[in-house]
Amino acid sequence: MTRIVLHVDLDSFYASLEEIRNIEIKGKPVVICVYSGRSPDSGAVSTSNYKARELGIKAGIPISFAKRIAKDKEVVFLPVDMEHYRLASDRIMELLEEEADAIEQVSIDEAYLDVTNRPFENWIEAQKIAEKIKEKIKHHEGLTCSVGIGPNKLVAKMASGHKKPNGLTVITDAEVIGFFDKLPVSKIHGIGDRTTKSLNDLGIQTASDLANYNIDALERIFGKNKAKILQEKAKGIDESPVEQDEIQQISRIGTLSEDTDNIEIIFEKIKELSFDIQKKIKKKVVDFRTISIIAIDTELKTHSRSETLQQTDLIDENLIKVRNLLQKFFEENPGKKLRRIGIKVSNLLEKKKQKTLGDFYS
Ligand code: DGT
Ligand code: CA
Ligand code: CA
Repeated sequence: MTRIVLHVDLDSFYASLEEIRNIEIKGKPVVICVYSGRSPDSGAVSTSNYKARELGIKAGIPISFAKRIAKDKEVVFLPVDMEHYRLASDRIMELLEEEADAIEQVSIDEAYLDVTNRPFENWIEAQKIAEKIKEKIKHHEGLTCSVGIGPNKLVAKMASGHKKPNGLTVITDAEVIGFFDKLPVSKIHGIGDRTTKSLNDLGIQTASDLANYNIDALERIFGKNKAKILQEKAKGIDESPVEQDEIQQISRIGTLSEDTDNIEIIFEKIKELSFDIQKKIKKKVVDFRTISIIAIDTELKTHSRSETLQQTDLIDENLIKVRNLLQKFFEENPGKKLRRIGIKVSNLLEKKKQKTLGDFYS
């Protein structure tokens, strides 16, 4: 049976998140940096938005080089804020989860979704799911993403990379060969620089060169396993399943009605958020062992504090501990006000669903 797999990848993920939380930088070239700390500008660019990429500022280049390019231009340089990006990533993965039979997250900003068994299993329907996903991510997070649809993970991944940003590309099983045919081998997902060089040395330039190359000759150079994998890749064949992720944590964040350090007000918000988390805990049939607060201050810095608990599935009974975490946070940060507050349960343990009396009678 033909599978239908989606690959979703957020566009310039860290940079877009920074643009959303700071309206003043929206539309400017934005560069996200990992500073190594050795000197003020040592380190590398983690990512940049598309405006900055047009200037030649791309992931991986030294920050000092990026700053030279940016000289006399209005380019925004920001340090990475992993906590912030991870929270957004978690929320997005939860949105995706609702749309798929199975979801496998492969990095902070991308996931494979198997939608084969969704209603009307066909390509048009899959495209509708992709459109819905794009709308949801835009609506909830303000972000765009690029989606690829194909009969397997490899093709879906290649499809999502085909048109970026904000793309949607469908490659049906009938279209796979046509899509791969003239593609340079370096563009095939999973074929790196070294392999590309070895292939080029053999006179192999395109996917179809590779697909039609004598297998014995390939095996002599790459070994039996890799030769087979290379030729499968060149034909867009990939049998690997979308492997359902175990959930790691459940979190909710909300914006306070005003910037505040009033514990009562903040705690009210926490109670409200915890209601939602409790529902999700029940739905997922899990216990948790860690509870955390996520505090976002008026400078939009994220702070978290955690507490380890006895295994439980009840939030209410642990809210006092959450309150203590909050209290401790303000003792350590006197005068600091919060803009947003979140609560998270993690260290999740799968739990066997117990039958309640109600289940026996229903
Ligand atoms: P895209 O997908 O081309 O629109 O742009 P990004 O920024 O989403 O790039 P992607 O999907 O390759 O990576 C997702 C995030 O991972 C990205 O926003 C920042 C981080 N990242 C990517 N490449 C690097 C890197 O070379 N170093 C570090 N530290 N982080 C990276
Ligand atoms: Ca991305
Ligand atoms: Ca990615």
